[in-house]
Amino acid sequence: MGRYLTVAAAQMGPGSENKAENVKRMLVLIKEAAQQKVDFIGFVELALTPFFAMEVIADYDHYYEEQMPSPLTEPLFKAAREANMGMVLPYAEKDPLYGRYYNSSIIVDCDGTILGKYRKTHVPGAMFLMENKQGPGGTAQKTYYFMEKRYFAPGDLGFPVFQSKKEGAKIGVLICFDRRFPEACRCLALSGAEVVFIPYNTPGDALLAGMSPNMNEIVLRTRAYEDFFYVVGVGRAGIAYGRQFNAGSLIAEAGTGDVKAMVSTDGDELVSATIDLDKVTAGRYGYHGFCERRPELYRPVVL
Ligand code: CDV
Repeated sequence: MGRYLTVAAAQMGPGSENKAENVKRMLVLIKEAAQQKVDFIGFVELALTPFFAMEVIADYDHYYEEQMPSPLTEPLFKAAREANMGMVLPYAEKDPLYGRYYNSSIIVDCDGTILGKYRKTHVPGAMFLMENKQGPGGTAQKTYYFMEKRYFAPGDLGFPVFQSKKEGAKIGVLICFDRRFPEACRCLALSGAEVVFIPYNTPGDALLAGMSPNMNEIVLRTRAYEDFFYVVGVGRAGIAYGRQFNAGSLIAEAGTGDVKAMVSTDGDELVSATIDLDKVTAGRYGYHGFCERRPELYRPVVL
């Protein structure tokens, strides 16, 4: 008997400035997931807001949540709990104690218990491009580069793995840019992660020139292959800030990187698959060769 879990990626089109509107759309996706008997649903990076880091905004405090659940998010907790469904909920976090801002996700178990939080570790940003680019009259020219460093501090929680009551599933989370760092993924694998949710906002952008348009799919599937965990990639879709976002949400098979399920639209869409958690440790330390690792020779990786 395997330990089976049905997981879902809840892809979303452009986020509304009205956070309640986004919650409404998320509730529709939870309802659909409940019909498909999903055990764990993952939402997109910064699911409650637009991907506001695309521009320089003076007044941005309203995008952040200081507590979870909050009056805004309580309906999501309720709907997921009633469906006996766990949830990976990415959002803009303001730490009320230190006043710091993070690009975070909470991990909520099927009974509504908050298992913990992950804060995006690798925060992309290109602020220097803004400062160097002067528009008419010496004013900063409005560009559309990634401004995440303006809005988020680098995560300080490491790469925790959370254990769900559902099948004892070991769940990890990485957020967008993090997926490009094999070290982050390997840390999760070595801590026993069986399924890793990876929400993202990836605009097809001139800044990324030279990168394959298939980059996102290649990276998600590669991580599933090399770290022997299931990957649930949850993308932002559609056009926002004048850019086409990547979409392409998928669930990749542990150890092979094969696509188990993939969205077919460029908007709000749920895609789900049933995964066999027992495959992970057996495969990782069996034919996949984790027991042959030579960490004593990997020092350059941590310098
Ligand atoms: N939101 C992100 O972290 N985006 C990054 C790039 C585009 C800076 C990504 O890896 O998709």
